[in-house]
Amino acid sequence: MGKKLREILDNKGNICRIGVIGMGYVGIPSAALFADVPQYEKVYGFQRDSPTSGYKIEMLNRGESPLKGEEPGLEDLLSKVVAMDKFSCTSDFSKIGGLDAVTIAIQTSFRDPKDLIPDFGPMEDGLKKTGKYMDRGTLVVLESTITPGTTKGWAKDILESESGMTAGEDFALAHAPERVMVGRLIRNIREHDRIIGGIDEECTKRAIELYSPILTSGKIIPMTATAAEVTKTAENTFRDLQIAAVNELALYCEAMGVNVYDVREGIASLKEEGVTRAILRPGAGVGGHCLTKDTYHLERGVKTLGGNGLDYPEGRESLYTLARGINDFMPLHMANLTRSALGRAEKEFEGAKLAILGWAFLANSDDARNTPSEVYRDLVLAEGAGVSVHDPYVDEYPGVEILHDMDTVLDGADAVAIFTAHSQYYLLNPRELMSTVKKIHPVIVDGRNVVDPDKFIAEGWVYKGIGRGDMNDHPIQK
Ligand code: SAJ
Repeated sequence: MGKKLREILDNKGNICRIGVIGMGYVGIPSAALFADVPQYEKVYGFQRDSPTSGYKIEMLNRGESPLKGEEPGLEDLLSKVVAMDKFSCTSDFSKIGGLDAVTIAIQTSFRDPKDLIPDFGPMEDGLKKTGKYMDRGTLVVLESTITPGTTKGWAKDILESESGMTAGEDFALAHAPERVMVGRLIRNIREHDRIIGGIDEECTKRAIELYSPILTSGKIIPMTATAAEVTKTAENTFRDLQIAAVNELALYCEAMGVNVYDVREGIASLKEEGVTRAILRPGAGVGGHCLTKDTYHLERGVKTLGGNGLDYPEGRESLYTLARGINDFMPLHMANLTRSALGRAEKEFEGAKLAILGWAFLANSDDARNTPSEVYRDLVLAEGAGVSVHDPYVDEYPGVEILHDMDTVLDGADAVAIFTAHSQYYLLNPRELMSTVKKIHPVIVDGRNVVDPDKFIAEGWVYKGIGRGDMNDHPIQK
């Protein structure tokens, strides 16, 4: 494998015309960075002219970013490469013809979070269009997070059937998973090490040629395409596992009357050469687009690729899906804490008014994808409570009224549940809040350790905090 492709690539020469399919959080910054490389002559950003996303084409061709939130360096870079005519956005996928490399950065979100199966439809569509128009010798790179086995599996099959060519002989194929985080897209692409996995060595080499010029401090880590798929899904699986470990510890500490943050500090103090404990932070749940799905990509991969070859403790659930279950339990635990605290104030969910502080899944962000707050809201609504939601960053969310005015949300609240560690929530004043809620012994449930329990309890609040086994049965004051 590879000799024929090597000859084709030698005849083709260096990469200089590039296509990026999927103008989202991943595709836009990488297209702009490729376009800024002197030896790259032209970069096309491919975007379907769909009712929901077609607007991006016009914006990008004006050098404006359609991405929400601050992305340092992105707008300047976009306007620069558009002005130099090195980047343009188009819905004409036939322009893939004549390109030396095409990267595919199309989201694979859940069809329905309940069935945990990603919707590969948009990705399939992008692959079909690439196969249809690409030339002999084109490099195709999948950047989206995908189930291990995809690159050498159905993605290769689609490209081959649409093009009539053979991967690894007539065109190059690789996986280079994105590792960007909202708010630091440009920096992450330049500075994070880049995992690059071709379906064979020649393909890996060609993909390394494509990405090397846009890396500054990041280095290339070459491996096979499948290893690259496992790396990406496992790096998020491991983060989810770490969070689950500290969430479980928080639940144990509550049951044993211990402050999990004392324990966390104690554990983290064990530091010496080669001895570390990456203990993360317990919280009201795990949201977002990465950690909520990548474990299931990894699990699907080992089932489809591993077949019967997996040797694992008989009848035991995967540690990783168990971790998912613990993290998904945390919003339910918040509801249990709320119910228990309302009971201490001789109230129940039925007829109570609850205020949720924080809808975004991340602090000081407007990103609300797969937010744990929604799980909690559904639960308490089903138990007959009324709910109002505050978030200073999130403007709207399907089916949920999100308010920016704290007083309106808190007015008359029997219970306040903090789900997101937005900076302004650290400033909540128990006495001022008491005058806003106008209740005797209102409840506060702190899901992100942002308030001082003593201050709230001293003002007559009924306090519950995740992991605060030392405070959760405090004497009610005033
Ligand atoms: N969370 C906790 N406790 C923690 C850390 C996070 O409960 O100690 C919760 C957060 O509240 C949030 C969820 O987990 O609801 C996810 O938080 P995150 O910090 O992992 O943010 P993500 O989902 O944006 O993860 C991304 C991932 N980056 C990529 O996939 C390229 C992840 O690999 C990064 O480690 C993470 O950003 C990061 O470190 O910022």
